[in-house]
Amino acid sequence: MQPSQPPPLPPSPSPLYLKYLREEDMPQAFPDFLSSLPLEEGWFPTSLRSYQGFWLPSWILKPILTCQNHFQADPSDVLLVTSPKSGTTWLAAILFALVNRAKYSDSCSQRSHPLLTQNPHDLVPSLEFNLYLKEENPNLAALAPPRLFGTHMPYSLLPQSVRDSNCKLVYLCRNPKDNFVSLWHFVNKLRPEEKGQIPIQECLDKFCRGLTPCGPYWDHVLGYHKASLEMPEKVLFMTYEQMKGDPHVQVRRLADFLGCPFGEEELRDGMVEGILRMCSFENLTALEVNKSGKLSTGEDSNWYFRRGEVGDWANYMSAEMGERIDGVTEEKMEGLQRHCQWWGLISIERCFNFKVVILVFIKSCFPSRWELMDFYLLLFF
Ligand code: PAP
Repeated sequence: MQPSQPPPLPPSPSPLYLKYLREEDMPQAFPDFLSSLPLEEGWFPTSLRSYQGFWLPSWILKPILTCQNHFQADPSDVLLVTSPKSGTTWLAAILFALVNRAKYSDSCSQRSHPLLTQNPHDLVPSLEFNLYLKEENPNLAALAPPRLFGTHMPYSLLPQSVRDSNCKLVYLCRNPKDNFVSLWHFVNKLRPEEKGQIPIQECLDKFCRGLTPCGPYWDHVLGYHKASLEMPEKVLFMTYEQMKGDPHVQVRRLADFLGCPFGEEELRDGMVEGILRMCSFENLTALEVNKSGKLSTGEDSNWYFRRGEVGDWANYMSAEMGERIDGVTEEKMEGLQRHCQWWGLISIERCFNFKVVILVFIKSCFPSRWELMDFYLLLFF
């Protein structure tokens, strides 16, 4: 049973050390409200509570509710939204470099580029994992526009002001199998060494049941996908795989969406390539700040960089395990038929070769929907 309204928030700010603590260790964190929400043991050290259809680590509920109550979106704001482990760090770096490119265009200013000394998560701070976790009402008005924020919040849990204002949302989605494997590695980093790795099969069961932070994964994706179809000028839907496949095109697409397209001269001068080089996995992981530094929220910076590849899931999961995720994807994606009649064509057959035939066929019939087509297909590859 879910209560309709959360209680008034307790006045004390939620200290950072609450992160990853078990619920019973949380001092006075509105316990009655929390205990009224359905509970499941997650695969993170904290348990997960079901709130309005999504599973949230207990300690993140308070910052989300605080953010909903206090955050005032500005039309110039840009929110980078992801389900955890979809490539947030990479796109945060790109977003930052993109909107600040004029400031760091010459070689002298490039040497003092903030990405050289700060993790992208500190340059594009998360609303709930950073700003509203640290303070009840952080002073965001002082930030120069355009303000860049990250969030893992599902669309339906975004603060009303975000939905009402003309601010932009950039959603990055990743193949659920790679997303799952990346999350599994991250969870293992959070575990005490003596406990060893958490069995991947156990985590897969939970992932498929939707038990991930801000999960179910699929509902998270679908919420933003729907919003991107209904409000293409407000929500840009991107995928990690598209970024890997053709980063140049995707960065230009992002710049166009944000209303700061690259000019002829910038293109001639290799500005896009420069941003991609700066934000590449190789470059970021070679920086001291990302090798041995810590985020302002306390995590090791290097936790956010592992392999950065497409299809790495196959190194950790059997074909059967992969098919299990595909099965849930197929089931969940049926909901897409409501706003995309040609989705049925894709779910006819899961065989790779047949998909390629369908892909070519659809591409020729619906050239303008190519970007979306890419997304549906990546979920199965
Ligand atoms: P978060 O949601 O907790 O912030 P997020 O950055 O989304 O994490 O996910 C980390 C993944 O992005 C890692 O993927 P992997 O586990 O499959 O390797 C990480 O390696 C990848 N990643 C980080 N930086 C880059 C980059 N510059 N290019 C490509 N992938 C990257």
